[in-house]
Amino acid sequence: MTNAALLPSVAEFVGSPRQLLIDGEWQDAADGRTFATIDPATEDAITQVAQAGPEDVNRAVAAARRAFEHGSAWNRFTPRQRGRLLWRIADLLEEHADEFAQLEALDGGKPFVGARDGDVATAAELFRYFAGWANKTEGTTIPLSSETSEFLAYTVREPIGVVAGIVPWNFPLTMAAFKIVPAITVGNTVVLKPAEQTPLSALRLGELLLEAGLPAGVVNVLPGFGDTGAALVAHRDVDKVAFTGSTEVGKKIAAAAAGNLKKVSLELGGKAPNLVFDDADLAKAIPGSAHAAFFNQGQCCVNGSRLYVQRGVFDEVVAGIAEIARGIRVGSAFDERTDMGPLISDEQFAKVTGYLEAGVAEGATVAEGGVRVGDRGYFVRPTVFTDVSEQMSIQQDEIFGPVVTAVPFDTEEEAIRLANDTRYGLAAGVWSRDIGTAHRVGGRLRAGTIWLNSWHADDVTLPRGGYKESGWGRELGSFGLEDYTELKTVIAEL
Ligand code: TXE
Repeated sequence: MTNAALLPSVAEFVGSPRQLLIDGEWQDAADGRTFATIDPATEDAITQVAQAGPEDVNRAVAAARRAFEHGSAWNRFTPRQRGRLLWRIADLLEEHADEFAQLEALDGGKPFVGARDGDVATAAELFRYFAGWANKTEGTTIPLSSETSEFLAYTVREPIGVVAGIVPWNFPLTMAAFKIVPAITVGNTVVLKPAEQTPLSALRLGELLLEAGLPAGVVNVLPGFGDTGAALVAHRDVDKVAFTGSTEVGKKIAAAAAGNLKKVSLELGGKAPNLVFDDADLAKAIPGSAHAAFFNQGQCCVNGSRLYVQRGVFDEVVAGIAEIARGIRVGSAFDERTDMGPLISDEQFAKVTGYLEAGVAEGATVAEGGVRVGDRGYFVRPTVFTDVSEQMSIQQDEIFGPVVTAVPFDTEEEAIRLANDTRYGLAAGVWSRDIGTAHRVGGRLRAGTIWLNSWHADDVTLPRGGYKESGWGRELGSFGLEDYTELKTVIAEL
């Protein structure tokens, strides 16, 4: 990637070191530390970014607390004003869509068009959808009576306070929006920690938030590593942590949050089963299953990475998906012919290629792919494994790369048992022309999102989250807002 391909505004943004956003001011880390953010296509540093340490965490949390307090500028925003502000941010995001898409392509390896029409468009839509909720967080009245008195009882939804949003690298801008938007819709304040691999779009978003008129301290952005996240989670003046990332770190957060019993919502790993029955419309099920497996370089928690196919159509489905995989053009996110960019980091590259080797060593067959591309950048070929058994690591672990395992089944009962035999429960899917089969099987799959005859169809109006070790709580939709409020009950004797 040469800087010549970048928009002037993006070239300028990455042309100098980026700072932390605390209390409406851009500033260096208190201890002066920085880290390099890396272009996954070239392995070169893009720019240096300030690395937030403990003192920065304290200052950001204090700023967020001040911004939250009674009488602050933010506290005096009416719900309607909050809604209008959210709408304005959506407009700004759309105005700068190409810029954000370039930052996602550069920092995260996402093909540019997908980043613009997917990630950036979704983020803008999120601001717009929640703008409408800002003045609709209603309470209820509850009839009460006793022998001696009459009462009026009602509930009120209030913001929780200071929210720490800790996000991963696979959808840097949208994940930042997932945490910021519902939080501020109902009047909370936020300290956001972007992933160390992809801090740039969140920092640019911070600039837009200020430009839109968000008061100082309402959203603070602290790039850093796991220790920065851990300091936020341990902080006693943080009221809630909203986390998306690995199940392992999610468990650490749940334990660490016990200190002041801060509220916690967690969106964690997945290993989604995708069930193709022999009566499925294969003209849809084959490309749909390839999309389920390979979307976003396979780096998506709801990807259908475990494919179970009824025996009668197994060979046909596997051959079809392998053929699609063969046709996927892997390359630079800035080349418009590219279907699949690089993996995010050397760490993910080592993890994914490690599983490619482990699969072969454990006795699985590579039906397609199984190799890296080139010798520079974190590119791998989309991969299909067959001859897979349930105990293999490639079948049990979240690989988080463009790798799908294909296993045949005979009966509906067997398919459901295999699908549910996992510690995860984020998503699952069923392909069948028989709507009875689709709904019956979907009803028995233990996962937060079920796709019937589709995959990745999605909308900001829909709640999402995980069963089992895939997390706590639900994000987005009206349900997602509840996780950012405290419910107060008021009882008055009349
Ligand atoms: O995740 P981490 P990583 C899965 C996927 C991937 C694996 C590892 O399988 O291969 O996790 O990815 C911050 N306290 N998912 O290492 O470590 C960290 O700085 C507080 C699934 O990137 O969980 C980053 O901002 N925060 C997932 C964020 O947590 C901590 C998306 C995520 O990093 C912390 C990403 C700590 N102790 C990975 N340690 C999904 N659900 O979509 C790290 N962090």
